[in-house]
Amino acid sequence: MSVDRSQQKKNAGYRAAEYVEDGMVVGLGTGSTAKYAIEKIGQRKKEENLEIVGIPTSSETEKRAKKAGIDIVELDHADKIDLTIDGADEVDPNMNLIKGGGGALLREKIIAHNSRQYIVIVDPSKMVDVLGGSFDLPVEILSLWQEGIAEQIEKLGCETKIRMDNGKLYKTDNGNNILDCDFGEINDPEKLAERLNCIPGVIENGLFLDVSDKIIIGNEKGFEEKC
Ligand code: A5P
Repeated sequence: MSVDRSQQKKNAGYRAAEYVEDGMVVGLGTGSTAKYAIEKIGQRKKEENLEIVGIPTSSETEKRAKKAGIDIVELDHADKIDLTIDGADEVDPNMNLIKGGGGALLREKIIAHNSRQYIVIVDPSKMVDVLGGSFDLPVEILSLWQEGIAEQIEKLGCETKIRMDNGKLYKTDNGNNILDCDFGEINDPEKLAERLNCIPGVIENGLFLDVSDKIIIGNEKGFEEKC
């Protein structure tokens, strides 16, 4: 039987949107799962007359939110985020994450760490026993001296690939580049995150540790929640 991944993502996103309350500042995630949460938040805002504002994690999300009728405020309001809803590329049993498949990891991490509540929405394929086994870790780096920065990162025990976009270097919303790093299974994510962030030229890494309050795993019939 084929899996309807879009339905799984939609069920996760729609469920997460139920946690939005009147008066909230809501962090809005990036990607193909977060888009369903944004759609539903927009619907609820109209139908229930909710007074909410969104802080987008990317320019793509900003456009999507405006289209859904959600008013947007800038990241300078990041100390006032009540709830953030975002997707993930991998989730481990401790609710640690790999993120950044969509290239928005820097803003996503700032917003995640400044939210009172952080809800992650995924389809079941994202649930893994150990991070890194099936998804390369995205690392945002300065666009100067990429090869030198890549060499330093490779010394930590990985192979790196610079992310491309239609034959050109991929650029994040912040004007930086992304290295996708194949570390294999990451057994000590805290140590790796620390070591990566000590390399000059590394802006941020896609390990989101100890930040998730709830994981909503959409399935074809509904969802499961894990706190
Ligand atoms: C964006 O940079 C990412 O962190 C996304 O949140 C993540 O890649 C999940 O995206 P999907 O919901 O599209 O799989």
